[in-house]
Amino acid sequence: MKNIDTVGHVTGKSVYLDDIPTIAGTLHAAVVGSEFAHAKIINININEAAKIEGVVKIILHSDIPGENQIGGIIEDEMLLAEHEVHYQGQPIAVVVAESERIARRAAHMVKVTYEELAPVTNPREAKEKSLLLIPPRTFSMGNIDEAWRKCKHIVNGTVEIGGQEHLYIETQGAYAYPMEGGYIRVHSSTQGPTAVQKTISKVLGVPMHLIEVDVVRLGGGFGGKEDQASGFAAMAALATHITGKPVKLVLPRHDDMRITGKRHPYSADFKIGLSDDLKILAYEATLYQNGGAAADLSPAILERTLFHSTGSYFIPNTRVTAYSCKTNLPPNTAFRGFGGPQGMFVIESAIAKAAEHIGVDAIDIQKANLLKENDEFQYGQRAENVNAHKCIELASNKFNLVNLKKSIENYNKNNKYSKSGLAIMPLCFGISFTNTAMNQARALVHIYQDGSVSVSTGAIEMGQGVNTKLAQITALMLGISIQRVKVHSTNTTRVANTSPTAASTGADLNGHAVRIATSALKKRLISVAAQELGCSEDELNIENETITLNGKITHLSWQNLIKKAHLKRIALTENGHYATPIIYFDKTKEKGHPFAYHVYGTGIITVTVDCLRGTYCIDDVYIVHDFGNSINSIIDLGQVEGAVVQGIGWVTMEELAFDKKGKLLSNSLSTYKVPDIFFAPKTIECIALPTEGPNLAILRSKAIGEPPFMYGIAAFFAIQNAIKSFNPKHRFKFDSPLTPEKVLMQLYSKDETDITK
Ligand code: MTE
Ligand code: LUZ
Ligand code: MOS
Repeated sequence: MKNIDTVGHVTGKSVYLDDIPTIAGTLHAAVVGSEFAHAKIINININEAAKIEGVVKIILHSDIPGENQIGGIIEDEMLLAEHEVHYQGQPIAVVVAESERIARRAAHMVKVTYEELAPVTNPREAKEKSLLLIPPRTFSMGNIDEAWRKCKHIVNGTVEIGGQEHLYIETQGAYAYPMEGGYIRVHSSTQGPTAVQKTISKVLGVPMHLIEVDVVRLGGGFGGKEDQASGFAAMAALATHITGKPVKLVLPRHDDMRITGKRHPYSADFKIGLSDDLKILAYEATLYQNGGAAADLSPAILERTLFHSTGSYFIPNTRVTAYSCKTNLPPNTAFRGFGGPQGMFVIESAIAKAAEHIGVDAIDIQKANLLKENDEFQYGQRAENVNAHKCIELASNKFNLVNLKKSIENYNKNNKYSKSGLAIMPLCFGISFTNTAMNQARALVHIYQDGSVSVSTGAIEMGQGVNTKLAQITALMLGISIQRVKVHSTNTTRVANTSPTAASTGADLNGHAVRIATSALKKRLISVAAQELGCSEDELNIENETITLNGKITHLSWQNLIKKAHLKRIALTENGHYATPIIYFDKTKEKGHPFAYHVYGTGIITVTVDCLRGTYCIDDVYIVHDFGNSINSIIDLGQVEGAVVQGIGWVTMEELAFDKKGKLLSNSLSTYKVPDIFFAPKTIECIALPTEGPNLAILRSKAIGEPPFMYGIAAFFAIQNAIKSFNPKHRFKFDSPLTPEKVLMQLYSKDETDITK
């Protein structure tokens, strides 16, 4: 079934935040952001700006009636700066005016006097200065100190991993308007409507029940709106609270890129030890997360980095320590994979370096160490229904890996200034919020008298197709046509205390809640039908909009049954509540069973490097992915394609450049390059691993949103391999993103460092 939004999207009829018709008298807000990454605020002069015709109000921290605090996990982030600023772009004031243009013009006229302070932008420097957002955490298993002695090969290395701009097509924004009695309704482009509601309630000092947050859909979130939508919504609501008028705040692209946090850059050191037969016996790593100026979601992201720090491999002896470092960059935040990709990048780097040292293909080490059934993860959970081997075997066969490698070898023999390379990325990604309490959801389902069905959940539609999946689940559970089902906006008054739509759990958590609500409704309806037809309930079912008796059609239609049930005063509304069973995690021991299940897969990427220019193209992407029993293979395939291209962009061309003072240089689309249709791989072939799918996945259809992002990592190593076939003196460099500039340098470097030192 195709996505229910398809026609709306391509005809431009889908409604996004900025398409909502504005109420007469709506004011517009613009943000005044800090010029410096670290400074004292000496004075804020609003006089000039306030004089501009059409300016209604310039809001400063002193105007906040509640708390000037928007920190989600840790209370360390102000909505509007008071005496100091900690990153360039940090909001200091909000200008409210009669038009967007006036608001933006006036924002430039607010004069802030600063006393510059020295910024820290490097996470290692921050760690040296004890600038940590939380105490460090260590995951470990076995006995690492003893294990080194058993290793035949030991290799060390350093890794630099860049951040990533979300570049959702719709920028951050919110539209707030006053209702009666201090009640404020807010439309927000957020993945977390409850977080928005909570933040506004705190900033305004009003109870949560006076704040209604409504979300129809997002023009992309990718994690960037899991937490960071809250501040901008709070600004709009604050402006409404102060002026009594509807207020809209939509960030211009330039402001969005400058002010908002991104994927976390990481710096890391690793040491890996292997036996003669390529078994990884020991792995030790220290990871420095560049958290930015406030905690935001960094502690949770750090945790997921640790969870995924051994990738798809079983390693009996490990010790991985991670530091969440406080720097003067915008607070970095959730981004597809949520720290997992960074953890995996480091272990893949270690494997590549070990392969280089030993003189084998990295694929041999990858294969020799893939997780097997019942293997223990570093965090205590045991691997169940492991498909790691099955995926790599199917990929090797279907895509003829031997031939692929041979044809690359031939190509490289026959071409002097053009070289190809190939790499494999095995995937294992844990599904569930690592914070166990967040794994819950609710669904409110109404059946109206005409037989149409209305579904509300906590799930946010952001292009990933969750609304289509929820409609499918509803129709399937009730035995009715999907045309009868409407999935409504996500609204905090209809569904409360929602977790953000994140961690790829949107369809699982909300889908299970819909399943629970609809099966209760169905049970009730079957009981009405049993009375009507004078038979027992277990002989009855609802299929294709009719009641069936032992599989045979009866005269009772869905529509009639609903009419009868209503006349009998049967409740046609149900609220389903779901909480993932089994999962738990003990942070004092760093052990538990945090994930409902894991998603597996294998990605193969081939590239060709132009050895005169340093440019490259991504030739082919071959994937075997473990979808479970997909409820919507069109949507799921779209998620794979989008995610893998986003992943390739992260490790190749997407380079965030900050100057030494913490100022973002790549602050527009002319300086920050993302994959376009010309850069996209020539082919992306993805086949499904035939599996049953786990029970805890909704209808056994595995979570899809984030996992395929990680296949993109293979592009980095494929390019490294191509460089090496041109320049045998090249030693693998783990410095991501691997931009053409870096490729060119590496093609001609004469580096023969001893990698065992
Ligand atoms: N796909 C589209 N088109 N747009 C998005 O913003 N976000 C990704 C992924 N796929 C995103 C997307 C991220 S980061 C997550 S966590 C999941 O979708 C969230 O949705 P789900 O839980 O329903 O998969
Ligand atoms: N958000 C979160 C996430 O709060 N916890 C998680 O474990 C997570 N994982 C992926 C993406 N977002
Ligand atoms: Mo996705 S990073 O969990 O929003």
